[in-house]
Amino acid sequence: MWIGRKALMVLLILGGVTGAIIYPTFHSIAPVPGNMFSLYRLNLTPQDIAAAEKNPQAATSGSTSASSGPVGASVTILAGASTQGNPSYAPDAVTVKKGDSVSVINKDSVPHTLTNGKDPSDPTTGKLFDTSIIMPAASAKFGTTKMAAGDYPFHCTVHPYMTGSLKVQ
Ligand SMILES: [Cu+2]
Repeated sequence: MWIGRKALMVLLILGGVTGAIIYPTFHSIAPVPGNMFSLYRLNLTPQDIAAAEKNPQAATSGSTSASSGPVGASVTILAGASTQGNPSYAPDAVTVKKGDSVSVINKDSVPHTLTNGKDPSDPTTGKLFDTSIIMPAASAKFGTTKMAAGDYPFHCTVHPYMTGSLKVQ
């Protein structure tokens, strides 16, 4: 009986010690904003950081620079888009009436952009339309009032292999 009680005490103490170690340990690696030690931490690329510094508004709220006109087209950035070879923009051929705006929602788990230009080396990159960084689950809009009718290639400045094209009618 005495041995049994002693064993019970030992088990209770061991349980308490285990809990005291495990609880704060797992709490400290939870994937919450600002936690640098999370197992799920994703490092921002230098482009992400530069874009966020240039336009903190867009980085935090996913709001937009030049939005105007009713939304004439919606583009979804698909989950997994950051992996090369995966489908990225849906649709990747977007058509919009001149003057209408295009809304873009990021359903992936990392930041993306939708930026005009074939790729980052295109001299017109970002000059006609650019959502800036759209954080996961955020969305952005841009207008087409100042654009001439025509076809405009676009890409993601963070992942240049993500491409599509916009037709303004
Ligand atoms: Cu991207």
